[in-house]
Amino acid sequence: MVAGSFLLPSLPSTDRPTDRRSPAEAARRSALHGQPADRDDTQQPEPNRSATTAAAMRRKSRILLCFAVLWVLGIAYYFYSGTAMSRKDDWGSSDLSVRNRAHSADDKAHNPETLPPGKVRWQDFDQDLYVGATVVRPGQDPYARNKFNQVESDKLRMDRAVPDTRHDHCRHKQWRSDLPASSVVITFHNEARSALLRTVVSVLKKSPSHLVKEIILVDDYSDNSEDGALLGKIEKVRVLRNDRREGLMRSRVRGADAATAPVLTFLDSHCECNDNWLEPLLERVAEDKTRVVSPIIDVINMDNFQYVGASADLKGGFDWNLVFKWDYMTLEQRRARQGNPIAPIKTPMIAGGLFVMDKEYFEQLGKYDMMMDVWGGENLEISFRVWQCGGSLEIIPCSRVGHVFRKQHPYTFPGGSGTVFARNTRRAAEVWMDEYKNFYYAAVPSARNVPYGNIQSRLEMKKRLACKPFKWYLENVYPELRVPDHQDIAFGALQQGGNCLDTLGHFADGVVGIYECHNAGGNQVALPRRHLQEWALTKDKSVKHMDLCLTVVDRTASSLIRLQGCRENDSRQKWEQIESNAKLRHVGSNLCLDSRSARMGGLTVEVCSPSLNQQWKFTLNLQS
Ligand SMILES: [Mn+2]
Repeated sequence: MVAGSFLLPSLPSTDRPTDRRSPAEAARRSALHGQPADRDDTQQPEPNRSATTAAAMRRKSRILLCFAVLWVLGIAYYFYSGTAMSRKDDWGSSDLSVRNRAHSADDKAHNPETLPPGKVRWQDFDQDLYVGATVVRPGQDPYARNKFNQVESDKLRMDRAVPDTRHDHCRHKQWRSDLPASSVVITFHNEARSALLRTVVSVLKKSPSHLVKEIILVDDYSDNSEDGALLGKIEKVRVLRNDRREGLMRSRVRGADAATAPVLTFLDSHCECNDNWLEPLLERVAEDKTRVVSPIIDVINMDNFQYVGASADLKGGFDWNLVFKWDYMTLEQRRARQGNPIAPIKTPMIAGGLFVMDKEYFEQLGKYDMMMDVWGGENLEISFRVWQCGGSLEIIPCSRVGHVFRKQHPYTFPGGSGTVFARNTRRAAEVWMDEYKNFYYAAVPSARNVPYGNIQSRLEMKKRLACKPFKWYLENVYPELRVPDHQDIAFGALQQGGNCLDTLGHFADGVVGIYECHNAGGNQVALPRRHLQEWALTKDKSVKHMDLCLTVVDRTASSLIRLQGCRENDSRQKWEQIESNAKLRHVGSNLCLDSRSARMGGLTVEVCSPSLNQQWKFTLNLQS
C-alpha cells in the first residue's frame, strides 16, 4: 500500500503506476502545481479595463489565493500524518519513533529506531572484539576447526559487499507491500564466529526492517557458549542454547517453537543474504501458505570466500542412494522458461539449509522428524512430506543467498556420520517411499543393517494428512528420476572410483568415456548437462542408456566401444557381470570393459585382468 512506495526510493516515480502513488506525494505535487500559478499572477499583466475594478479584482484574488494555499497545506498535512500512521501499522513496532517522525519537522533530529536496553544496532557491534577472540594462531591449520578457510573468513568485514547475482528482471520488480513478517531461525554448532556474524548481519542489512521480526539463534551446545551469547546484544537477535547436543532437526524445531512471526525462515549459519532476498520468498508464501520456498543458493568459495552466482537452471534432486544432488533442467524445461526467466521453479527436493515456510503450515505438516539425529536426510524427508501431503517446493530465482559449500563435515557425528546419515535416510525411506524403498536398499545395501527406531507416529501422521503415495510423487514431481523396470538386473551409474561411465553427450555411433560422477561431490554443484550417466544391465544382457546400447563393433582387444541402437539378439551387445558383479565381460569375445584409454579416444574392451581399470560397480544391483 502506501508504505510500500516509501520503501522503494530507488524507483523513478515514472515507473510507478499512478494508483500506487502515496496521497502525501499527490498532495505535495498539487501544492507544487499551485506555485507556478502564484508566480504567473505577479508576472502576467492584468487586462487593461479600468484601474479601480482591476485593483478590486486583484485584492479578491489575493484573498482567494491565500485560502487556496492554506487549503492545500492543510490537505498535505492531513495526508502526511495519515501516511505516518499507516506506516506505523505496517511496521508494527517502535511506534514512538515513528510518531516522532510524523510530528517533527526534521527527521534526522531523532533516532529512527528505539532499541531495547542492552541492545545495539548491528553497525555498532564490535566485530574485531568478537571475532578476534577465536582467530587462527600462526602455525595452526586454517581448515582444522571449520573445514573451510577460517583465516579468509575472519578477514572479511561483517557487512562486506557481495555482487548482485540476480537476473536483470528482478531489479525492476516490485514486491507486495503487505508481506508478513518472518522469524529467521539459525541453528549452529561450533560455527566460525566471523561466518555466523556475517550471516546475522546480512539478514539485518539486506532485509526490510519490518519483515524481520527476530533472528533466533539456536546454539546446539557449541563448546564455547559465548559464540552465541555475545551476538544476543545485536538488535532483534534472540539466543537459545541447548544444554546437550540435539542436532539440526530438534534444534530447528526448538527455534520454530519459539518464533513469534507468522513465517519461518531457516538459514544455515554460514550464509550471506543478497539484495531483496526475503521479499520474493515471503510473497510466494503469503499468496499460498502450502508453498515451501528456497532461494537460489549462490556459492561462497570455501577457500577464498569469493561470492559466486549459481546457475538459475538447477533443481534439487537425488539418485536411488538418496543423496541430494543438483539436476540441470531439461532442454524443454529451459525452453519453457525463456518467456519468463524469473518464474518460480518447482523442485522435487530442497537442499535443506535455507528455506521459508509458513509457521502454521510447518506445524500442521509435522515439523521435522524429531527422532532424526545430527544432520542429513531431513531435507529428503521434508521434501517428500511437503509434496506428498499437498504442498509444493519452489526455488525463487529473484532470491539469492550465498552459502559456504564444503566437502567435509566440520563437526563430529555422535555414532559416526555414515551410520547417522543412513539411519535418518532410512527413516525417511521407510515412512515415505512405499515399495520404492527397495531401490534405496539395492543402492545402499549396508543401510539394511542400520537400526532406524520407531516410525509409528510418523506413519500415523502420514495417514492423518491423507498423503499421496510415492508413485504419485515419482510420476508427477520427479519424472526425471529413472525408475528401474522389471527387465533390469542392475541399474544406475556404472561407477569406477569417483568416475562414472558417461555418454559424454554422444549419440548413436559415438564412443563412451568416464567422467566425475554426478553424486560424487555430495551437494556441491551440478555437472555440465551433456554428461549422462544412467545405465541399466537388463535380463537380456544389454547395457543400455535409454535406447542406446554398449556395442563391441570389433571383437579384438583394445577396440573402441560404441553406442548403437539396441537390437534384440545382437551378440555384439551382450554383456554379463562377473567376479561378484565387479566387472563387465562382453559375452561374445570374453573381453572386459576397460577405461585405460578413456583419456585418449574412449573406453575399450581388453583381456580381462585384475586391473582397476576394469572394476565397475552399478549403483543398484537388483538380483537378490
Ligand atoms: Mn551448510
